[in-house]
Amino acid sequence: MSILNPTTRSEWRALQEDAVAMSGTHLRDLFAADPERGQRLSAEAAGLYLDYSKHRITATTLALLMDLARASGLTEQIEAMFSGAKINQTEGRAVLHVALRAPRGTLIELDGRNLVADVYAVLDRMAAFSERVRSGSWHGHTGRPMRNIVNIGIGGSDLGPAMAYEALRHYSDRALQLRFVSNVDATDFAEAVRDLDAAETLFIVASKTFTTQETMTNARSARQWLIERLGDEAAVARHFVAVSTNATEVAAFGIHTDNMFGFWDWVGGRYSMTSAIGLSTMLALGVEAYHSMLSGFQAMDAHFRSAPFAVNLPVIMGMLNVWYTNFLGAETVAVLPYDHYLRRFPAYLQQLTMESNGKGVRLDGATVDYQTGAIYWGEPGTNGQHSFYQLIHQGTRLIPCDFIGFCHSLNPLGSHHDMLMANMFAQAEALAFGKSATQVAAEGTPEWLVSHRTFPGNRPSSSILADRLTPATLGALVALYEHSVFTQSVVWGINAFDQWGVELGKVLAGRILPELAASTEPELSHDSSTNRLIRRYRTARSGA
Ligand code: G6Q
Repeated sequence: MSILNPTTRSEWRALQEDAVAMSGTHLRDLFAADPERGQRLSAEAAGLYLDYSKHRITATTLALLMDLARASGLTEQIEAMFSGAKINQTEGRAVLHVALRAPRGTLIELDGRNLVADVYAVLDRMAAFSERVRSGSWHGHTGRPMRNIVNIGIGGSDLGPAMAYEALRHYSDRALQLRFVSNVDATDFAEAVRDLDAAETLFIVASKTFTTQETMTNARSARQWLIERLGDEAAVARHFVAVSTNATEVAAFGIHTDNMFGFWDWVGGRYSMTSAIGLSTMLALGVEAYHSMLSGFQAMDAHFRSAPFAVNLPVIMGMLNVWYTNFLGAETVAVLPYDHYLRRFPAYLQQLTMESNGKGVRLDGATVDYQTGAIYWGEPGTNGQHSFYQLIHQGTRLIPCDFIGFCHSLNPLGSHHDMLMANMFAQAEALAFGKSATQVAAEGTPEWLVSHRTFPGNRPSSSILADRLTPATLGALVALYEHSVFTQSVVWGINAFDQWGVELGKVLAGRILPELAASTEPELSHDSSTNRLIRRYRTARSGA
């Protein structure tokens, strides 16, 4: 199989020429030339309004970007994903996270099996279990109801649920405390459980493979913690449930498979927050709100599959990112949610975007000679304004920004929300239009200070605005980014669904661990730097 190098496409070359032709054009010029620009360059779907007018694009750029998407086979690839083709070729797997939120009764078949029926069988078991825990009828070993839920998982088995819990905390049952333990650093576990009563604590061990070193280490520590406090190994049955694809390992750990919620190899870790990995989310929110979240995902899935590219939000966002990455030399995207509940959203997106598109070879194994996945980062507004926005406004780098905000606050209080949103709108405006030296001088600024106080502008951003942060809005927002990531991967000809790059470090850690633990001085055969670090650590540890 050979995949065409996208840089050899005529659409790619046309975009290169467009970038040169546009290089002297400022966003101020684009807005001045078209009074309707703010309206024209906007689109709406699944409750999300996307304003992409503050981007360095013309109608020609947009048309060329959509041509590139089409020429790259995006239409066919979307269909391939939705219909269960094994598009994750390096792992020989279908990519069907969209089946996890398909409406009940839909038919999505893989190898002759109706996946949606399987999905709802698990969702219904999760619902029954969640209802028991939330109503207090699930009793712990000593007969007490559960008040604390600790999700133990890492990567895709942590970031989605942790983000969703923070994002939707407003809707959560405040009688239940949720905690998330991911890091193998014992501090994470110790701090998560230090004030918990074991008799009221339920652990969810969330691991697709059930072999992940960090998660299994934390799970074993949790089991020991529980048994020490409740004084009986039998307590594990009432205080541990598992979310996994690996029933054998779950049983070997001592969790009865009745208390296991399954999913499937066609769900990638970072695409799994709507699988049983969402059990903690369902426990926090309740069944109805959880299904409402799924409906938001589903609305964006349906939009992505059927809307023409020109009004297709994930396609527009994905192709804009291709534009900045490959034609304007941007290296990062700042994600700036103006909603404190979304404070974990940038961290979640880092995995989704960077583990998916951080690839240097195409699907056919050829090394790319163009840039792929951008670096995603961010913090909630307005906090970021008082720290790193300086660089975005006046620094030397081009950083496209995604502003995310809501028309209604979930915690209305005086004029807080208007202030918050005034800041979001103002930042996007300031970045785009800046402040010229003439304006600064006209304010009476001393000449020597004028350049310091000038804002060059022409700094692009998208604004995503929704009515309010609801479970459905969050679902639509996550699906928007999922499909935008996929769009980019198709243009680049890379596999957004594998993650071989995480393997080497794991293998080397497995080699170093016994060297750190050895009672006699081990023979080290690493490089001189690694050898020395290991010796220094061992010396300090032994107190010598
Ligand atoms: C995600 C990755 C990775 C994975 C974790 C946890 O796409 O595959 O982040 O989710 O390594 O894996 P387990 O769920 O198997 O423990």
